[in-house]
Amino acid sequence: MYTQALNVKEEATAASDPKLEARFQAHVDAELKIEPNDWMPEAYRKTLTRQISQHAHSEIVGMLPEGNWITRAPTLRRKAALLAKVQDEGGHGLYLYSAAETLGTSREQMFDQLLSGKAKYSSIFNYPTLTWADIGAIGWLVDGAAIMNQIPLCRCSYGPYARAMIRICKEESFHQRQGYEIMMTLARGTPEQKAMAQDALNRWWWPSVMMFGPSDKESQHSDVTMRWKIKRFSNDDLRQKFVDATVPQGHFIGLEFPDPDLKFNEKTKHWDFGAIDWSELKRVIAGDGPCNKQRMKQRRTAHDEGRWVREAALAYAEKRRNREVAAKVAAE
Ligand code: FAQ
Repeated sequence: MYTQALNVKEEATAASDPKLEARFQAHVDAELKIEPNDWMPEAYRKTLTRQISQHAHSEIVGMLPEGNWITRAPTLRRKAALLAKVQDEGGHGLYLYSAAETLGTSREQMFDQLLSGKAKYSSIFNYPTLTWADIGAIGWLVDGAAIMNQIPLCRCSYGPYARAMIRICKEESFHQRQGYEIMMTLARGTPEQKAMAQDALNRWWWPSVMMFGPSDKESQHSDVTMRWKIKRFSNDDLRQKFVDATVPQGHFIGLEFPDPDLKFNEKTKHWDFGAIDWSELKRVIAGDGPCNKQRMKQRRTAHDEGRWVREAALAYAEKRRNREVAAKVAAE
């Protein structure tokens, strides 16, 4: 959708220029959008490409844990909703790859980075989906965390990313509700169903809290990306917003959070929560989570098995182009 803008302007590759940088920052400060052919600092292009491509990879890898349950959804209605959700995630990945391509990196390069293990994707998708309740927990917690992080991205300074996020957030909001509704149904069901919902919350809570990234003290990119209005809130601020919004929802359906230190603070009007095990986040990001190897193996297989589709699409496009050229020549 943005391919017309793939022609990277020459000035964009020029060495840093204080005047251009000042003009760029003034543009950003005035809440105006940066578009693909506008001048931008190389570091802005680089960090955006990094963030948008990681985001795209997260959507595509994020299809796997849920895709695993499409054939096992308990009713036709649940199956149809889950199928639509997983398809939406594929769509989100495609908008995001398109947005990242406008910064001058091709989709093939981004795929190579993912499949070679160089590019990151969200830590959350390296956890297993053991029961049907996990599908509810992913919708409620993972999509809930994703929306909290992504609503501010609709106001991101880079036009193509901000516009892609508007549509994505609308769909994520449906995803969050379908997940919460699954959890509500289970929590109000038989004791076994309620136990299943509680077990899913126990396993998904901390990984969801970690999705927001390292603490503000440890975050490497936040300072600069907030100055450039890519990020609007810090990792810790978004994490707190997520906890504040989610805890009452869990209590409403009678579930308990796996955190003995979770307590409403009357003074701050926020939920205080216990210490995060940052060593777990680091381990999962470094490739040593419960499912990292399985996820990457599945992605590589899907890429290999899809090769004939890509080749057929290219061959068809070339055939059409040749026909058009031949028709033009014949008409002259
Ligand atoms: N997992 O300096 P910061 C979804 C990395 S989409 C893995 O704080 P930044 C939809 C970070 O990349 C979920 N790596 O970084 C869905 C950096 O490494 P680098 C994805 C992580 O960029 C739902 C390093 O640590 N959402 O869920 C994680 O300022 C259900 C230092 O961190 C997005 O991508 C992590 N959790 O802040 C799909 C949203 N956290 O690049 C299917 C856009 C940090 O230097 C089912 N992204 N790292 O090698 C963002 O908002 C930001 O990139 C953050 C990280 C907040 C993720």
